Amino acid sequence: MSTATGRIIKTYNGYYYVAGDDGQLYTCKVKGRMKQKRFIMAAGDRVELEARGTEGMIREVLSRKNLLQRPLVANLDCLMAVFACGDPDPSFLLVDKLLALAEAAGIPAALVLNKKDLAPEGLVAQFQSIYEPLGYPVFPIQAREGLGLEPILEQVRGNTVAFGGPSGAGKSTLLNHLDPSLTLKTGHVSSKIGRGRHTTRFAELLPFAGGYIVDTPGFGNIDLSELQMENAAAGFREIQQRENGCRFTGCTHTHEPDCEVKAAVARGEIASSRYASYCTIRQELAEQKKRGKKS
Ligand SMILES: Nc1nc2c(ncn2[C@@H]2O[C@H](COP(=O)(O)OP(=O)(O)OP(=O)(O)O)[C@@H](O)[C@H]2O)c(=O)[nH]1
Ligand SMILES: [Mg+2]
Ligand SMILES: [Zn+2]
Repeated sequence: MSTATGRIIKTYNGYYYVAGDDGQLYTCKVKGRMKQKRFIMAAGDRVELEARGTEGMIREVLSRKNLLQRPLVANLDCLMAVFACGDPDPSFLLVDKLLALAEAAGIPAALVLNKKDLAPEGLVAQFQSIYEPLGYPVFPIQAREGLGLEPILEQVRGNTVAFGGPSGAGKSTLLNHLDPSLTLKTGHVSSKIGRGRHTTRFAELLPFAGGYIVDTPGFGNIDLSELQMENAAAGFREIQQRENGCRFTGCTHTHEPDCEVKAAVARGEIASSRYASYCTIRQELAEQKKRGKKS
């Protein structure tokens, strides 16, 4: 028996697949003591294990620099939020929820707009005008044809980058084009198969260009009640930046007088779609807290 360290690249059926720093792939279980602690381990976590051949027992999760809740992945350098320009139509609220989760977790994010071929006139420009000034790069692409992928490739090199977004947005198609050796299953938007179109079932780290890319299962909506976010403002950098200008500390930026955030919305400095997302997320978090108190 020996000790090894490595990174969880996949969890499946109670097994953890660990890419050892020694180059060995270990199939691991978890020590009972760690189960009791109800430790959540995620793909991307660094762990210490006791190895016997290619089998291992994980005995420690090493400290993580960040954890994204949806998709559940640890130690990311960047989240690429992938949305389709059509089929399925993009939702500003869903984009903002995903960006907010990354922001609250301290993970840099970018927006990938796939299916450019299906984009209504002006859609890409609208996204660019809202998100680029905030520091979120916007990458319009056509994954199926492999168009527009170079800037994404540049961001991915040497890093661990997760691709998250709604089911059918084209995450797996994109990754297959970045690395043609990956043959990830892709789905068509079909209603025949009752199980829906979630083709990718589990988050998995795939070695790529000196780092990892992470394909993740798509989702329909993001239910914030499953997630940990203290307050909605933590997810919006343009709101955080202005909070000091509000008259009241603890201003919720909804009904208070002399609110710098609302003033910035009125002046057109904060996009109204972003402010609307903030209000919706705030409301959802408040309802979740109420429910939590009752039970
Ligand atoms: N029109 C168009 N369709 C595309 C494009 N890229 C991908 N698709 C199609 O979109 C569908 C869904 O693609 P996937 O890659 O499976 O989507 P996904 O995001 O991985 O979906 P989940 O695994 O369910 O989360 C497939 O039928 C693709 O062929 C594109 O650039 N244009
Ligand atoms: Mg997929
Ligand atoms: Zn305010």
